[in-house]
Amino acid sequence: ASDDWSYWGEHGPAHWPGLCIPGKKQSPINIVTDDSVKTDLGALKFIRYDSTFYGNITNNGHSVQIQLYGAPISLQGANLPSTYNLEQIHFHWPAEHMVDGSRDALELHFVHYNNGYGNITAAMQHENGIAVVGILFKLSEKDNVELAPILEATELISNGVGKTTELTKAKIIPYHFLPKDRSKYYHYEGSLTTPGCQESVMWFILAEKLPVSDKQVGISCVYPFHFVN
Ligand code: B30
Ligand code: ZN
Repeated sequence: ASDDWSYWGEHGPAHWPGLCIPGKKQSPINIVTDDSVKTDLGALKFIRYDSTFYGNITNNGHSVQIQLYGAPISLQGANLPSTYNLEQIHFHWPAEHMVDGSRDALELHFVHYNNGYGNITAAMQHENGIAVVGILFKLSEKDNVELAPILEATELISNGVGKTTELTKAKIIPYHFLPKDRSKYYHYEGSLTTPGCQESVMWFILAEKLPVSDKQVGISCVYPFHFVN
């Protein structure tokens, strides 16, 4: 729900301390690549990311979120203690994580919860409850064709919080939103980036970025500021 916080105005981030548990490992962060420690955690295993999904896309007032239904998709490997089921994907623009002080145009989050906790609400109360894979998009000349159907659907829901549309044309294949090289990623333990900001997230930010045109980001950029709270 978007009832008690937003990214701007009187409910903006300055007001979040009252909504977020004061913590020691809050996200997002600036990833300083020189300070990162090279570690072999093993590969991330993207299970059934190549299957086709249906889903609905919702304007929840602070993000564009796609709830997927269909075959179970999950994440394993990278020293994760369990299987993590994919719950939803959503976008932030501009990006939340920075790399060496610079911020990209768009960030995609694949949100998974620890299968052992049964559902995402229970999982976010635990330190190892959530695993988010983050993909950064850098500006390029060419459109990102994979994003086009999602942006089209986003137009349909841009004029009101709670609006939802089925992604009928755009069947989602999560694999299409992953860069070629998934072997290099930045890992740290942090939090959800929105209230209540629970410190339950194993973050995996892939090092390879995907392209997005400034036209595409320009279109999508307008939306959050049109959202009616
Ligand atoms: S993120 O990946 O750290 N940006 C949630 C999941 C992932 C992230 C942030 C938040 C989440 O599930 N939050 C609690 C549920 N939400 C509803 C929702 O799915 O989107 C409640 C809410 O905020 O009031 Cu928005
Ligand atoms: Zn997010």
